[in-house]
Amino acid sequence: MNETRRAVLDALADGPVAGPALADEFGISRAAVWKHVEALRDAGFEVESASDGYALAGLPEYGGAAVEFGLDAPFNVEYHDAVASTNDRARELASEGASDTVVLADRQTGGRGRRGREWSSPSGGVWLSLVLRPDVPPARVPLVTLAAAVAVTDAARDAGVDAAIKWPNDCIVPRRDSERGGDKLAGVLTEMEGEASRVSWAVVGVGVNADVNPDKLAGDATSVRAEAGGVDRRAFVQRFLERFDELRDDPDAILGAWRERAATLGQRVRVDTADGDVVGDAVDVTEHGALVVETDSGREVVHAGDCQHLRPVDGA
Ligand code: BT5
Repeated sequence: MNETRRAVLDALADGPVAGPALADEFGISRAAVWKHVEALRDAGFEVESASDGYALAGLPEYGGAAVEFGLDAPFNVEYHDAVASTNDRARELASEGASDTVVLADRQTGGRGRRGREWSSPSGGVWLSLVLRPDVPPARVPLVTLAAAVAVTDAARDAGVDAAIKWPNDCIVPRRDSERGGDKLAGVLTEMEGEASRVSWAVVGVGVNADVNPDKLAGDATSVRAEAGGVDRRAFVQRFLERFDELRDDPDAILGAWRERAATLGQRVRVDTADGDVVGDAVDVTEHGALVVETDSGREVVHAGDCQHLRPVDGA
């Protein structure tokens, strides 16, 4: 949303305010005020006009303007009812120079997981990608991904879900009887471009099964709706973005926050890597996002792979 429209919206929220007063305040014509009000109505804002002026009477349930309104983090949000993949659109925006932009969709028709896998993205989920320009070398980007996993876990917990992180960056609801450690609520897919010394851009894609039926999803999936009843997606996305913004401003706190929320640490795990399986006790995560596994033949640091939780280390 452009700055004037956003300012008009804020004024309406504090309204009633008369059209001519708005025109004076923002140095625009009355016709321009009217255009902003109509555009806000088109975006789903309920704007009442009475004899004492315009006032905001209701918010759209979801969408870019809805998420931006009242958001305490510096992101612009581009919303789509449907898009192939928010990561693809975010990459396009990144190559055009965008920064701190969020691509948000109600539905994806070609959602992507890691290693070329498919990501089911029916209507009702939270499918979003952040376009970021972190001023760091590529080796520091995993920290951004860890921050996204922490932020999504916190947003899920606030929504009433007993969520935890599963390495590398899944958000799960832990279940004792599950081979994969639990049912998957959300996943993160980070992509970037840059040189050895500096990242040009990073796109952090986050998919959350929010207001969807898990039967419609691939794999052992769950959703916020299935775990906690309904979900306010606008509040969920705002909470996620605000928490993510807090963490990126305080990078030293990210690793500790990740460890605190990790279901994987303290588990016996099997990690399927490009060089074969690594089996052992998961003891830590590094700032590069690697999992430290204590195996029978010593400590291994695993950078990428799929992780299965076998059982807690203490056998409990
Ligand atoms: C991930 O991959 O967990 C990363 C998912 C990232 C999705 C977001 S949505 C917004 C943005 N735009 C995109 O196109 N992608 C990102 P991975 O760890 O590879 O998990 C994929 C596997 O999870 C699949 O092979 C299925 O088994 C399972 N799966 C697919 N869809 C799922 C869903 N909605 N919920 C839970 N599990 C799912």
